[in-house]
Amino acid sequence: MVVVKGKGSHCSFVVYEGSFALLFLIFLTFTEDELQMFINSTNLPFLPTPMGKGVISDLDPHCVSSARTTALLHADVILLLGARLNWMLHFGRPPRYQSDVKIIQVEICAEELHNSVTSEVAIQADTRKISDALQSKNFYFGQEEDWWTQLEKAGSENKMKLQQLSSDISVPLNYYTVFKHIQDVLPTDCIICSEGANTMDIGRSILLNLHPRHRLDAGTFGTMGVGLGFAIAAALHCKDFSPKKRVICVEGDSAFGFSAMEIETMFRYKLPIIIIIVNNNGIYGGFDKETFNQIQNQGPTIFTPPYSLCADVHYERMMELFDRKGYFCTTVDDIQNAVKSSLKVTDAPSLINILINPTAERKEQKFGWLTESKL
Ligand SMILES: Cc1ncc(C[n+]2csc(CCOP(=O)(O)OP(=O)(O)O)c2C)c(N)n1
Ligand SMILES: [Mg+2]
Repeated sequence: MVVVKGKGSHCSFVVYEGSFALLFLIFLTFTEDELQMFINSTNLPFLPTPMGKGVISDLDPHCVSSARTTALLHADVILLLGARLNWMLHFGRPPRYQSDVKIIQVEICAEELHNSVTSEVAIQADTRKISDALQSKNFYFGQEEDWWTQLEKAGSENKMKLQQLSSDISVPLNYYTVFKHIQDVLPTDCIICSEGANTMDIGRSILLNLHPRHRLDAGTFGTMGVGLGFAIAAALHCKDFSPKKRVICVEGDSAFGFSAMEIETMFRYKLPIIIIIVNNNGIYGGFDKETFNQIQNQGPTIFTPPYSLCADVHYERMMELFDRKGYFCTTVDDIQNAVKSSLKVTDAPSLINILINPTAERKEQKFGWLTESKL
């Protein structure tokens, strides 16, 4: 066991030698440089929480997002830096974790300490304050460790599955293909705001964050309706402090509907936000137009399921309210041309409506039953 004490501070943390240790990071920390040094010097794998993506780049070789299930399931010790064991981390409990997993928690709010699982070590501190301790070079985990091999195997298998799914360009498109082809043409430093269910979850796994504080999504409470407001706040920030940085707002069709008229605010403040709607005719999915019309004909209030939305809605025509044109996309070429053209617009928002397969789904999940819709 190694105990590291912060120089002259009350902070300390513990890592069990030879264990399968992981780091969770959260984006509000300002210690990205120290964390990067810590990870480089220890060779520990890490997982970011959704908005912690980019604190250390998604492309960093220590990032094990593509082996997330394996990492959680086999971890002996987890160092939680600002992240909380809420539903997004499956409450830190079996079956997603070992029942005897040890948690070392660094947390700013006292009431969050020991939440859900009793921490082995609980430190009430800003992660900034433990940077001295983090930079310790007292331990190093070699790449030859069994658990690194296990993580690398799981990660490359998952990446292969994603590659297969995203190379299917048949129309109507699936989520994976849509996000891969968006990612290919996005600037690497854009701020990504996102909400939806599948749209947000699958998008998070494919749209990369290379910089800290560049992702905003539905967050701890999974609240729909926040995406466009977040995008406006981010774009106003960019206007003053990073005029070249772009804000991309990736919305499920249902999520978009919660605050769609914020598009007027975007026009009023001349914010060049690119809104991308991943339109599957519903919440998690809906019906193709023909089936939807048949259901409607039987009596909409009785037969139309609450998760389905009108089929093939032309959300892009909202742009015409402001004398501009939006983009309606069904193919990967449509998508890439629309994103490229939108990136040239600097005085107003753009809207890209991508019609996908209403029955497109997430790839099979090992613990799908834990997170699936109860609708
Ligand atoms: C304020 C609020 N109302 C309702 C919900 C329930 N809910 C969760 S995800 C979601 C929308 C998901 O559909 P969509 O945005 O179209 O994404 P998709 O899964 O279809 O890609 C809803 C309504 C919520 N999370 N927040
Ligand atoms: Mg939808």
